Amino acid sequence: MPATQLQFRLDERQTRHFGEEGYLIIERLFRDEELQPVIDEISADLDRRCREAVAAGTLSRTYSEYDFEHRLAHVDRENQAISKSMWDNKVALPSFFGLMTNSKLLDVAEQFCGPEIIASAVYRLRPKVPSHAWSPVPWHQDSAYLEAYCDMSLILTVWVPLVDATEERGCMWVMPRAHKGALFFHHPDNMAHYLEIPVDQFGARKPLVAPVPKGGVLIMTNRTPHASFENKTDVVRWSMDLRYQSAALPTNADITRLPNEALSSPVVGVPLACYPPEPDFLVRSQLRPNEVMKTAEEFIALRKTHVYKEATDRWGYSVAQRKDPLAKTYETEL
Ligand SMILES: O=C(O)CCC(=O)C(=O)O
Repeated sequence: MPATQLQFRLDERQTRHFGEEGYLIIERLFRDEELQPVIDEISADLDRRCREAVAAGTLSRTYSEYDFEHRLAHVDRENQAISKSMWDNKVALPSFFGLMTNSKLLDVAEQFCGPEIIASAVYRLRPKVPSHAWSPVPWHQDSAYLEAYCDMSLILTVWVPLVDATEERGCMWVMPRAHKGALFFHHPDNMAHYLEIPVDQFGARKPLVAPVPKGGVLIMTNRTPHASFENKTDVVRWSMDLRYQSAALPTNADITRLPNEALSSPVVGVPLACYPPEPDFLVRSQLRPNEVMKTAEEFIALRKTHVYKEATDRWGYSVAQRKDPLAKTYETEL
C-alpha cells in the first residue's frame, strides 16, 4: 500500500518535541480563508440565537453592530445563557466538518495516529468570554473524561484558536513532559462542573503558557495536563478543540473492523469506543476509502441520530452529584 502523499509534513525536531514534551505549537497551519467559513457560520448561529433571545424577551437587542471577536462579550453582559449554551451544547455546523477534514490537519494527525484516521466524537466549540466562572478550565488530562481502556493509546487533541489566543485572552497552558505515565488523580472542581487535577500532584513541575496565533494550532496528547484561565480582555477567545485517533483503537464509528483492530473487550463488551456518548467517524483511510465520511450533511445527520451512551463514571462522580444547574452532563466538558 503506497504511503499517503502528505502535503503538510512536520520536521523531525517538531515530531521529537511532541513526543518528549507532550505538546507542539504549529504557528502557521491555516490560511484565513480556511477558517473564515467556520467564523461565518458561528457568527450566523450567534445571530440566530440573539434574535431568538430578543423575541423571547431575554435580550434587549441583538448587538449586531459588533464583530465576531466582540459581539458575544456584549451579549453576555445581559444574557449569559447564550455563551454558555454555545460552549456546552455540542454545536454542529457544516463548516466544522470542513475544518475537521482539512487535508493539512489530517496530515498532522496522520503523522501521529497513522493513515487510518477517526475523527473522535469529542470536539468542542469554546467561546471564552471575559469574566465567567465556567470559562476557565482547570488542570486536567483529556483521558480523565474518556474510557480507561484508551488511556495508554494516543487520542490527539488539536486546539484551534479562531482569534489570536494570548495569555491575557485565556489561551491554553500545558504541563510539559507529564504525559507518559498513568493518569493523575482527578476530582470534581469547586463548581462541580469540570474534572480537576489537584495542583499539589504536580510537585516541582512548571507549567508553560501556550499562546497560539490565529491560523496556528496547539496539539497535545490525551495525557498532557492542560488548563486555561480567565480571559481578561474584551475579546471573545473563540476556539475549537478537535480530536483524532487511529481506526485500530476502540471506536463507535460505523466501519468494517480489520484484523488486529479493537472490536470488543472482555471487560466492557461492545460497542466499544473511547468516548461512547458521542459518535466517531472515519475521515481518512487507505484500507476502506469507501467508508470515509464525505459530506457535512452526513456529519450533521450522524450527530443528530447517534444514540447517547453513558461514559463510565471512573472518578466516582455521577451526574446526579453535580451542583452546577446549568451543566447537564460532565461528559460535555472535556
Ligand atoms: O479551550 C479551553 O479553554 C479548554 C480546552 C480544553 O480543556 C481541551 O481542549 O481539552
